[in-house]
Amino acid sequence: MSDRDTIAAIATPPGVGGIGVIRLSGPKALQIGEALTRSRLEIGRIQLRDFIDAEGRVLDQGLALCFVAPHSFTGEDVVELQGHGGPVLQEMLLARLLELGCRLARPGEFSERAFLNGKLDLAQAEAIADLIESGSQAAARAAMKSLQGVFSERIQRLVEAVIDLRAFVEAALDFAEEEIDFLGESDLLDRLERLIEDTRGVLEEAERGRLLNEGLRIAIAGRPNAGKSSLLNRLAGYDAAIVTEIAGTTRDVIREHIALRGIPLHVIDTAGLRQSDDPVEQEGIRRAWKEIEQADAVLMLIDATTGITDEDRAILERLGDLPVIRVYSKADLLESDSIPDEEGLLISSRSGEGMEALIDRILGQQSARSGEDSAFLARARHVDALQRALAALQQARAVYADTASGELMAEDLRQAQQALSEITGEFTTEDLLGRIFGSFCIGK
Ligand SMILES: Nc1nc2c(ncn2[C@@H]2O[C@H](COP(=O)(O)OP(=O)(O)OP(=O)(O)O)[C@@H](O)[C@H]2O)c(=O)[nH]1
Ligand SMILES: [Mg+2]
Repeated sequence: MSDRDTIAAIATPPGVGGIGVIRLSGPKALQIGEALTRSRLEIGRIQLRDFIDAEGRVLDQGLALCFVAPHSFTGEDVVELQGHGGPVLQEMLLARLLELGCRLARPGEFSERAFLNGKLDLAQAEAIADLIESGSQAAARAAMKSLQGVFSERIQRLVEAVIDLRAFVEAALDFAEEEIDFLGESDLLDRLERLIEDTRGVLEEAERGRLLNEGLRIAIAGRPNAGKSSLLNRLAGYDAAIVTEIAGTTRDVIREHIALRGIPLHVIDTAGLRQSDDPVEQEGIRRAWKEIEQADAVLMLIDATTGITDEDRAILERLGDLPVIRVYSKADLLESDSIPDEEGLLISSRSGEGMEALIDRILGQQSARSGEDSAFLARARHVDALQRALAALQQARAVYADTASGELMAEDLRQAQQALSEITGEFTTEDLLGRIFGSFCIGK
């Protein structure tokens, strides 16, 4: 089916509500709206109408709003029908609209059309989904900034700088090699340097925006029986992981999506770290390290009843520079409530002691990394594209330093531009669009 179909979907969430909205978009939207209401619909006015079925029975009564291309969300003719919010009623209306010649919209198809018609760029379209799904006020505010184009503008400025530089280098290529010099080699390198700095700045902001959007990854690490799974269960508020007094209980990586005070977190429980001859446990430990190394913060659990042991020291050493919080467990078994570690936290997953302080520390980590008010919201996809752009620019600098070849440099600049353009969707593949819009819900 072509994109010129007129599409329809229920835009309000399923269930009972005061109002239910059905949205139509495409060349026949107005005609179908008029057939449903058996009346003329005027543009730019809110009109109370009966919604009528094939037999002439009134299905519902509500408001019809019409927008004419290109002055609509999708850039096409759009009709919004605001009826009563009952699921059966909405299904009946939708069925009638399908009879009248539209088809059911795919997930994200309204936003996809808005993108294809140039009403939004790709990063803005993604911001709509992120805004709707935002798990905290800070994320919602940042998503709104992305939707308003703050992020896209930053990317656009980088793209323009790359294009300028490419034009400069490619113009020089038309002359003899040595004439790049003539055009001002130091100026060229200065501009490249500035571009690398700017790209790095946007990348750092995008990383903060990604954290705010997708939540911190918190890995729980430590020796067997340190109480890792017990802590996960306490944070999750239910028995997510098996807890026993047998060392080596957890083998798989266990992930829980938890909101602490409204901030989304991925808490990851891992296998106890030790030397093992059991191949299953070895695999579990390998996976544990992989998660730990990629985490935004590591809770290193230490059994407070034994204190730091040599095995703990070995793990701490391997954790190295990772952002580690030392957490002493099983406080309820201790006689005193102090530990010989000023930076460590003492908790009990059994009694709940120390949990508030732990949550403060985890969230302190989050706000330190995500900034109080992030400039914009971003996704892993954007961070990845910015990393590739930065790598290509650094490559351009290295290649030029090595070979002074404008030709090789031009190719790196082209790649940097392409990576940046993927973010706003100037350069995309069908596949990428399918993946992005396919994850939206229907009616968006
Ligand atoms: N008294 C007390 N016991 C605890 C606490 N946390 C864990 N335990 C006990 O310590 C033992 C090990 O707990 P787990 O949570 O399974 O430890 P783990 O670190 O996940 O262990 P592995 O999965 O084997 O690596 C169990 O018997 C728990 O009941 C606590 O806060 N207080
Ligand atoms: Mg465990």
